[in-house]
Amino acid sequence: AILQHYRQNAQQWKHLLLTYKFALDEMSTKLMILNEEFQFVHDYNPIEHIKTRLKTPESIVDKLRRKGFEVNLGNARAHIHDIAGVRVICSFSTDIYRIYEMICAQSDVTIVQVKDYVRQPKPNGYQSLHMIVEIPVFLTDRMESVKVEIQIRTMAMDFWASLEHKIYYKYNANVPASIRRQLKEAADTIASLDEQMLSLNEEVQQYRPDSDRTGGRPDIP
Ligand code: 0O2
Repeated sequence: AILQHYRQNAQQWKHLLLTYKFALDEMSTKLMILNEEFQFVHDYNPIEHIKTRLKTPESIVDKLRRKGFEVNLGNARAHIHDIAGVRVICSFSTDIYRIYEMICAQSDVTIVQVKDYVRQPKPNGYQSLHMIVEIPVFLTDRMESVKVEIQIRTMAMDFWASLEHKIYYKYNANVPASIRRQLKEAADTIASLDEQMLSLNEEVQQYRPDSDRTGGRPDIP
């Protein structure tokens, strides 16, 4: 029945995904602009890199069913907030909030939801700042407000999350207690590593001449 629904509405699903792709393109451009201007003004770039991903129709359908919604385009738009996903990777934990503030300050961005797993990590140790935002996408005949999920985290947090994600799927969500404990320990190590790197960077900033402030980035000859 699902397959039949998709076949009958393939064009509408493709159109839906296209609008989310446009929203992703817009959000990436916004973030690249922020990074580039920040680099120009402060001689430092808060964003290490950006990854974007569009959810596949199969995984949208899976999520709708998991959440108990009927599979249709309206429910996908209303209840699946991460069809368009942007992951922003930073060097330091303070950069996370810098980027967050800069996104919040944009008048065409509506903040729908914020989950701060940096100040309040998940019990398994997961750290990241999640935002669901809505941005306007101007199409040929109308404007659509499109939701984008933004995950902002440090490189160390990202390293942990990608391994944890693999382990979670390897064990089909039934991760043995000893592995869970070790993952939590690794998350604690990562949190203190992030703190150590931040204070190291602050110390270095104090002692470097003004003309040579690169936000802790070693100057590669
Ligand atoms: P995938 O495979 O990455 O897409 P939601 O179900 O999204 O409406 P939820 O789960 O409360 O609501 O949202 P939350 O907490 O903001 O998490 C959404 C996404 O954050 C997840 O998407 C993951 O990408 C990531 N995430 C959340 N918790 C964890 C975690 O413990 N470990 C890792 N590695 N990633 C996490 P999906 O769709 O669950 O998964």
